This record gives sequence, structure tokens and C-alpha cells, in this order.
Amino acid sequence: MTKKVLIVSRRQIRKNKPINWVSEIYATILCARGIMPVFVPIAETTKTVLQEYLFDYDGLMMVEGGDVNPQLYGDNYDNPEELDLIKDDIETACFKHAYARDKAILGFCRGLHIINVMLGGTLHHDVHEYNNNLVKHIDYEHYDEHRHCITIIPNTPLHSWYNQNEIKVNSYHHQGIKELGKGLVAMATANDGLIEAVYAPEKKFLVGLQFHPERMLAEYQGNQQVFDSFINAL
Ligand SMILES: [Mn+2]
Repeated sequence: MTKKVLIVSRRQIRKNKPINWVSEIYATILCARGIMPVFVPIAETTKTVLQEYLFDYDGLMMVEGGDVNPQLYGDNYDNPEELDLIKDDIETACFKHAYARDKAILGFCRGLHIINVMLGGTLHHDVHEYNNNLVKHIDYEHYDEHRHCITIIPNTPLHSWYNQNEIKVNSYHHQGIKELGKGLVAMATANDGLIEAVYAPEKKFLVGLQFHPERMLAEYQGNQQVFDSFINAL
């Protein structure tokens, strides 16, 4: 049977109408390995059929998106960027389902934040307030070219994939991990101390990365290893 990976989409207004979208690269990567991406739409009524999506799948990939609602980690911050309460609702429901059944879960950026928050962790609303701009985690002028260093902790899956103590990663975020969620272990930090990768040693495959290996595939062999390991765990 072809393995199926759920990916919750993202909403945006296009030509005055809300549309759903997912970056094509995730489909490209999964399909190339014979895995079927199943996009879960965000609509007012998605919840009524969500159980059908959760009836038959092998893994969950949580990808880019706007801010996680600060209320989900007990914060009253009232100026978040691009909130989508329905996306939060659907994605957290998918996470809880997958986590309880020990399905393979891989999160990037916002996906990492969802993993952390669902396991009781908290977030900085803006990492640049926390780090006084010591490390730039988003650069609108050089959006795709910007890189910052991360230090990879030995004896972690991330180290086994990249086989290096330091790599340069892309960075497109302004939220970031504050307190780590239960059962999570850091796998890498930036020079300002921010956690840039986590995993849960007790789970089959639960990994969250603050960066986007899929957007810098040619730069390190390890970027492919992230996806290969996830897919091996499906
Ligand atoms: Mn970063």
C-alpha cells in the first residue's frame, strides 16, 4: 500500500477569495519517494470530515504558515502576524491524533512551534526582542539567501543526518521556542541560544526543525536524510 502523509494547507486571500495552498516542494519530495501527500484543507467545515482524513494515514508533516495563536501557550500577546484559528484547530487535532498513535511527525518552522506548544512548551512572540538582534532569524531584504549558523548537538538524529557540528541554515521565522515542551530534546542551537531543532527520543519519529531543509536541498546531503529518515519511519 502506498504510504500517505497528511499536510494541512494554508489559507490566503487571492483575487478577493480565500484559497488554500501548500508549497509544491513537499509534494515533489514525497512523490519522488513514492509517498502520497494528502492535503487537508482549511475551511469552516473541514472539522466535519477530519476523522476521515485521520482514519487512514501514515505520517504527518507540518509545514510553513503564520503565527501560532499565543493563547495556545497561555500568552496574551495581542499583535501576532497572520493568525489562522481554523488552521491552528485542524493542525493541533492532527498532531494530537498522530502523537497518541506514535505516527511519524515532521515539522518545519511553524510545525516545530506547534509540536512544542502541544507538548506544553512556550514561544517567544518575536525572537528579535529576546536576542537583541544578535542573530537575524528573518531577513526580508535577502529572504531566500539569508543563512545563520547553528551548532548541532552530538548523538542526536540531526547530527547523524548532517554529520557536522555546525551548518548554515535558512531562517524565515520571528516566533521561536522559549520553554521546551515535555519529552523534547534540543538537537541544535543558534548563536543566540535559540533552539533550532528538536526530537522526542521516546517516539518512533517526532522531529521539528526551525529551518527549511527543503528550500536548501543542494547545500547539504543531510537535507535529504531528514526526509529519508521520516519516510523510513512511516
Ligand atoms: Mn533561525
